[in-house]
Amino acid sequence: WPEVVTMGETMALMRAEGAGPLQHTTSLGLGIGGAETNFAIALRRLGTSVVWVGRVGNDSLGAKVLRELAAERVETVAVEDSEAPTGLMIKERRTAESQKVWYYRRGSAGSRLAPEDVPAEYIEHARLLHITGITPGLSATAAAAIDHAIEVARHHGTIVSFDLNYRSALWTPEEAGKAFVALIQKADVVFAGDDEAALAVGHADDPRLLAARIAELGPSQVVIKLGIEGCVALVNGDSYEQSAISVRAIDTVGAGDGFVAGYIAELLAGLAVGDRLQTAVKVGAFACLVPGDWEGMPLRRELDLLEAAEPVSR
Ligand code: KDG
Repeated sequence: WPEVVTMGETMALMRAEGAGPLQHTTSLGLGIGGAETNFAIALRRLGTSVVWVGRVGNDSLGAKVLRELAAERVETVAVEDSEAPTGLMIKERRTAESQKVWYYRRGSAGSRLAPEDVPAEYIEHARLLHITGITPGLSATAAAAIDHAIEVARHHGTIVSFDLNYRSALWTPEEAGKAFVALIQKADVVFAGDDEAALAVGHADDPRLLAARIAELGPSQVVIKLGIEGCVALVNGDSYEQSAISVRAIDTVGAGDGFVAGYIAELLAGLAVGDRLQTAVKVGAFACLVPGDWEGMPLRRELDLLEAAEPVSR
């Protein structure tokens, strides 16, 4: 059985190669993207076995999602849904420095995830279940699937990890905040950006205060992601800080998912909190170096490349 189960929506991803309005773009690169599969691929590249659960359309884009995951050795338990298409996202690079993501996902196959899709046996046998706050925003059945998966995990002592991942295209801050609190209360490990944490526990200037408020709701491990500022964590009552690795970012989408994978890989490997956070910021930095949400995720043996003294290795 894979050590980790994750569940959510993965879409086809189209990406403009150069800067400029999408309406003047004549060709788009085709890939895939989804927070949970970005996480799964990063985790697998670090050496942790993982299964992704979700729905894709019974279409060529769905086939692409499944092929990429197979190529990355991420196991899949996927429904190929004939009633709805695979969702799509398009990244517009309006300026060299800024991107806009357009979603075409309402009613998609991925959003039709339902409690009957949850493979209880996998969750029972796994060490950790990882979910994000995107999935409960997709539909009522997807939210119910998440609740069911967590129930199975808690019943069998499988660790529950939750990354808030607020997507404003899916729901209002108030709706999301309420759902996030309910999920935080059932999670063991929680990851959030400072702005996302604020949706659940209110604004605070000091991210350590946000971590403390989340920990009060139950989780023993809370990590607040601060982007280029690094992160702070509160684990079993002890506080930690880790600065980020500065890189020339090309595409920051997926960095948070890589960060979470770095932390979880080292948690399951039994490493100390400081080491988990170090791997987390490294994987997050790698994800920023390459266009595409997950393509830049590092293999374990590549982790130290960012500090390499020699630009060429032979
Ligand atoms: O975290 C990266 C994700 O935002 C991206 O891969 C697509 O899952 C996605 C989403 O809903 O935005």
